This record gives sequence, C-alpha cells and structure tokens, in this order.
Amino acid sequence: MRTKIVIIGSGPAGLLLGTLLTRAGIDNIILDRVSKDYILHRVRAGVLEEGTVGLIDKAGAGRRMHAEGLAHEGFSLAFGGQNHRIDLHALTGKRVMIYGQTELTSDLMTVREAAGSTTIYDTINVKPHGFDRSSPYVTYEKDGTTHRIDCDYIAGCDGYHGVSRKSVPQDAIRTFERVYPFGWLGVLAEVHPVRDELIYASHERGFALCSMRSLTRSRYYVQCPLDDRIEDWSDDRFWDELRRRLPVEDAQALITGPSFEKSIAPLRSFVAEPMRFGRLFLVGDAAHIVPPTGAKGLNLAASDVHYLFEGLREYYLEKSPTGLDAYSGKALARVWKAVRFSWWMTTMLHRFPETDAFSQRIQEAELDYLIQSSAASASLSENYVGLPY
Ligand code: RFL
Ligand code: PHB
Repeated sequence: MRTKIVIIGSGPAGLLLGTLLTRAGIDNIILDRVSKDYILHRVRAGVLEEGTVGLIDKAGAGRRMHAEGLAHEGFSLAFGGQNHRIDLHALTGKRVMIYGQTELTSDLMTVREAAGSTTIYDTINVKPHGFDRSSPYVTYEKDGTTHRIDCDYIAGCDGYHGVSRKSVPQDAIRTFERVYPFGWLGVLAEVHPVRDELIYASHERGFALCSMRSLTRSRYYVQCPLDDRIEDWSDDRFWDELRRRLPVEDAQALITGPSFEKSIAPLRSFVAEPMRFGRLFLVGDAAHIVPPTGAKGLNLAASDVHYLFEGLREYYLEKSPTGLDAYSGKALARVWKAVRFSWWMTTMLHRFPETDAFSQRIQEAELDYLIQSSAASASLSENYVGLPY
C-alpha cells in the first residue's frame, strides 16, 4: 500500500489533521491500536479555543458543535468563600466553546467516513521506519498479518504513550518534565450544571472545578492524592467533598445525582524537543502534556495540526518545504507558552503537600491581585482564550 501521509493515532490530533488533508486533496491513512468505540468513550477535554473552533470549521466538522456547543464569555474564580467573575469577552473580545472531546471526535469520524478516507482500527505493533531517509514506511499487524504502508511523511499523533516519540533515537531528542504531587478525580453526571459558567475553586481542602458538557450534563473535578483509588470515592463522598470546596451559594445550589463516569487523572507537564525528525512529525500529546487546569491539551494538539497542515499544504500544492521546515519551531513557541500558563494556573489553584504558611499567603496574594488588577485579569484571559497562531 502507498499513501502520502500515514497518521499514527486517531485522537483529535490525528482526526483533525486527516480531515484537513483529505479536504485539500492530500491522501492519508490513519492507524489506531484501539477500536473506534473505545476512542468514542474516552472522556476528556471540554473547552475549545476560537482557533480550535476555526480549524474544526475548516475541516467541515463544525455543524453540530455550533448547534449544541455552549459559547462562554467568562468563568468564575472562587476563593475565600466568594466567586469572582473573569470576563473573558470584555477583556479579549473572544469566547470559548464548551463541547466535549468525545462529541468532537465523533463529528470528525463522521466527516472522514463520508469523504471515504481510510482509518484502520485495532492494529497491533504499529512501527514507523526509515524516517531519517527519503522513503519512510509504517508497518502494523492486523488479523494475524503484517502490513506495510509506504509514504512521504509520518505524523505521530499517538498521544503520550504512543510509539512515535519512542522510535526516535535517544540522542536526537530532549525532554522536559514536571510531575505534580496530586491528581484530579473527575465525574460525569446527568445533572444541571451548578452555574451557567465554569468555576475554578481554590480551597484549603484542595482545588475543585465545576465544568459541563451541556445544560443537562455536568463534569466536576476535585484535587485528590495520587494514591487514592476510585473504589474509595463513593458518589456521596465526592459530592460532599465538592460542596465543601465551593462558595456557600454554589454548595447550596449544587444538584447531585448518580455519576456515570468516574476516573482519576495524574497531572504532568512534559515537552519533547524538537517536534520533527526527518520525515516524522510529532503532533499533540505525543510531543507535550499539560495539566488540565488551563484547558490547553486539546487546543495545543489543534494548533500543532494547524502548523503541520499548512506546511504539508504548501509542500504539496506550492512545492515549497518552507512551512514544514518551520513546523517544530513555530509549534514549540506556542507550546511553551501554554505549558507556562497551565503550570501557573496549577500552582496558583492547588494545595501542594509542602505548602507552608508563606506559600499559602503568596497564593492568596496572587489570586487577590488577579481579580483587583485589570492588567492581571487580561493576561489570564488572553492565555485562557488562546494565544494567536
Ligand atoms: P490522544 O487523544 O491521546 O490520541 C492518541 C491516539 O493514538 C492512539 N495510539 C496508538 N495508535 C497506534 N499505535 C500506537 N502505538 C498508539 N498509541 C496510542 C490512541 O489509541 C489514541 O486514539 O492524543 P491527541 O490526539 O494528541 O489529543 C490530545 C488530547 O486528547 C488531550 O490533550 C486533552 O484531552 C487534554 N485535556 C484537555 N484539553 C483541552 O484542550 N481542554 C480541556 O478542557 C481538557 N481537559 C484533558 C482535560 C485531559 C484530561 N485527562 C484525562 C488527562 C481533562 C482531563 C481529565
Ligand atoms: C472539562 O470540562 O473537562 C474541563 C474544563 C476545563 C478545564 C479542564 C477540564 O480546565
């Protein structure tokens, strides 16, 4: 088999890249190691930047998102028992879109299938080869047979645990990492969200986040110790803990119900440099991870896709390698700013095991400064809605 681009990974990065390429007439094949159904049930991100929304539109997959997604113009920072609204729209002229990653993935799959592009699920042992030479190819096993796809380029969109980054020689790659000493316990429940907008709450018992997927489905998180197990968290325990961390008005308004998804995610910052190795490009979580506090992971995957798609389009339609040569530098410049922002939001809003009285006061002063100073609120907002591409 031969195609122009083999995309490893059918998460948001791989699907968005594949859909944009197909629309531009550049053929591509996506390989994933899990099933379509598994991908569609992985509950993750919920907040899309305008740039991400624009790319989804460009891929022709935005119709349902615009009909069912919720455009938010602000969010609440809760601390000291009070809510403080950050007016994103007044401070930046921009909004964010609340739309679940699972819905987005489903929309992209539908558009891809309608266009007749190939996605191969349930593959084993996917391996990129020869990307340091002019004739790269990818091998994989399926139904007991080994297959080979020859291509011009390989896009490694296979997430943090994928094979692409691991295939690069150790001396060609540099990595940077920070692991945080806590996780997020998240639940989904079919209940009306406590407020119309998200609440990011800093509390002495730990961070909490009230998010949503729709007007009838809420997504809530509480900071928890890394060694906590899901079995230790009954729904009642979760709701009690969430209530304790919210301002009284929200705790009283909180509607609870049975959770239908519950999981614990560790928090980490990670960057691999560079993001290009000959004819292999790393895209999205394959190259970088951010803690979810800034809502940046999926949005960074989208901005990487933007730079790579433009580079590939220029290469095939204008015969120019300039965009591809600039990919790693451009993507990393934006990645590091989001890594900084996500680290800062995480540091400001969570309780760290080592937090002493001094650090505690510094956190309080920072939050107070943030809501008192319009310059500080504007800086937060500009990063939250997404820096320009
Ligand atoms: P994905 O989504 O991990 O997809 C990678 C795909 O590659 C496949 N794969 C392989 N395929 C073949 N061979 C192999 N060896 C393979 N290894 C892996 C996998 O099966 C999978 O299908 O990466 P991608 O596409 O880069 O997308 C990244 C986003 O999923 C991620 O950054 C976000 O979910 C992060 N995130 C958030 N991002 C936001 O922008 N806004 C948010 O509000 C937000 N909230 C979150 C989040 C992540 C969370 N968790 C669970 C860490 C909230 C949470 C709780
Ligand atoms: C979510 O809705 O899952 C979500 C929202 C905002 C974040 C992280 C996760 O910062």
